[in-house]
Amino acid sequence: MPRRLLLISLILAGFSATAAELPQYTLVIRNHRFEPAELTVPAGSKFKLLVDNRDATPEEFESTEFNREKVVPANHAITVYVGPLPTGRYRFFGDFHQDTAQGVLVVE
Ligand SMILES: [Cu+2]
Repeated sequence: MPRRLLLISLILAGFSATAAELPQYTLVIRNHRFEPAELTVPAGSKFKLLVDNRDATPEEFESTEFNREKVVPANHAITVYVGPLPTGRYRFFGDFHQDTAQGVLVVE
């Protein structure tokens, strides 16, 4: 491979590695509650939220404060891309079990 092409493919490989390696945080849903109920994430950068539903019923992960809404089937996990967000506290909830499924993203 000519040197210039090699250089270009190394640069492209670098970019795709960066996209794949966004920091990931996990929220478990168990007994219609989020674990942890408060999750600390970094301000000003994009990250992945793995929402892992261990209940035998579907849930909908939702936040009006960071504007996401996605169904999580029973015994399945989904990925939600969030951010970058400014410092603050952002509530989220399980739309199907709002009486117990409440949580906060602490962005700092
Ligand atoms: Cu909803």
